[in-house]
Amino acid sequence: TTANQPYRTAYHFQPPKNWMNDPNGPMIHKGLYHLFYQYNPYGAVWGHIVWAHSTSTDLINWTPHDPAIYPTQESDINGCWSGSATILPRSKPAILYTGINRQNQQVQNLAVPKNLSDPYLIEWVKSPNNALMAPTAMNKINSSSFRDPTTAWQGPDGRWRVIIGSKRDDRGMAILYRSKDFVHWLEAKHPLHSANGSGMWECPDFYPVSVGIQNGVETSMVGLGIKHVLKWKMILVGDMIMGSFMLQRLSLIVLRPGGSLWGWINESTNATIDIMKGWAGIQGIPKSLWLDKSGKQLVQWPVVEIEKLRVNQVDSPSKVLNGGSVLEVSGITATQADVDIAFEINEFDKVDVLDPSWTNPQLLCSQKGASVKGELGPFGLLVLASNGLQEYTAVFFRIFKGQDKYVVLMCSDQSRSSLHLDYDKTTYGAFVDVDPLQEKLSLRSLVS
Ligand code: DQQ
Repeated sequence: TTANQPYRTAYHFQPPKNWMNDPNGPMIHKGLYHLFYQYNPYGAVWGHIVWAHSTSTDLINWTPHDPAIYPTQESDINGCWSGSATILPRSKPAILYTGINRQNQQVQNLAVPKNLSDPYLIEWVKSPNNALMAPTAMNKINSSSFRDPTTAWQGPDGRWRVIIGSKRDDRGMAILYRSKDFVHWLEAKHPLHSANGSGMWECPDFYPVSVGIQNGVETSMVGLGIKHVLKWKMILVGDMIMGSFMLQRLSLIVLRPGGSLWGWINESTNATIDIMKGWAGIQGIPKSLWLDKSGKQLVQWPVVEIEKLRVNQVDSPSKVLNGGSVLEVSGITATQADVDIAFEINEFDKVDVLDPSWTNPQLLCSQKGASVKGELGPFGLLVLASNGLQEYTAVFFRIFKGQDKYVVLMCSDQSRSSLHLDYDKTTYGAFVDVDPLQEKLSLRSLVS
């Protein structure tokens, strides 16, 4: 049934049918990768949410299993929403997830594998103590904004900590809980972090990264050479000092909900079309994350495993790009490609000046889309381009002269991605912390 569906992707993770949203609880256990995800077993629109489950040995090829977590208890009878896995001592996985209880309140639940000797961890049992964290008359937690627990980490005092996304009025926040045994949790006096005007923090994430080294770090790691990343719609980089998160600076990458190692990509089509197709939602290729050597910019790159899928290599020799020129890369079809390209800028005579009020990269990308000519840019890729360039998706850079350095803007402009009028064509963008005087601007694009 999917053979004649040109928009099903080849690279990215997709269930055979139906609705998928957030990636949940990604983990590795006994050498096998597990991916869970928000899934509607009954159709191609959001609703009746369960945790579907797939496993893989290489992050590329996946084996589907039956849903792992689905409504069975008072504390999750109206849905099993997003959450995360934590590997407890002696390699025991545990999942904390948000349940929608009988009263339609958001509460946090625990599930553990039924049989640890089953390598696929097919069956999960829920704690009889659920819900473990809940809004009460005392704690002032907003019962419709209390969800998406992160992977827990252990402090130097041996206690577990976890954050839950929330908000109070319009102040988005990460509520912090602590526990000695992973079952009994106490709310900390103060949230780990909050930001006025940021609204509900869906799918927050909090994890250590090492500076300049691409290897992953154990989730409870603190100390020299380790910084912490707090992600909600923004990414903050900071230090853990005596158990508190001290903000270093606002990094400039903006992710969509659910995005860190994995990221949900939603459809641009509307529900009518999704129902016709029978499916909606993909997970982008998993990415490695690390902090660059400056310790300021979080870098993400598709996992190396994806490179094993490369066949039919096409090389394009270096070329000088003149203003207004479009070069076609021949030898490939537009339906699936792994593009790796680098731009070197060697003339900085004329550069547009960055107005100091242009602080929102997404807005700047929408206002200065791919068809707006500038001095240094736009330059980049036109992907999934139709004959005669009626439809294309532009991924491109623009360089501005800032106060004391060049500022690089990276945009994904979907305004011309489809001729259909009622599709979502939101443009995305970010400032990237690269010095174009010193380094080439590299761009990797997985077209599928
Ligand atoms: N999706 C889940 C929620 C989360 C939202 C429900 C983000 O837990 O906040 O499917 O996409």
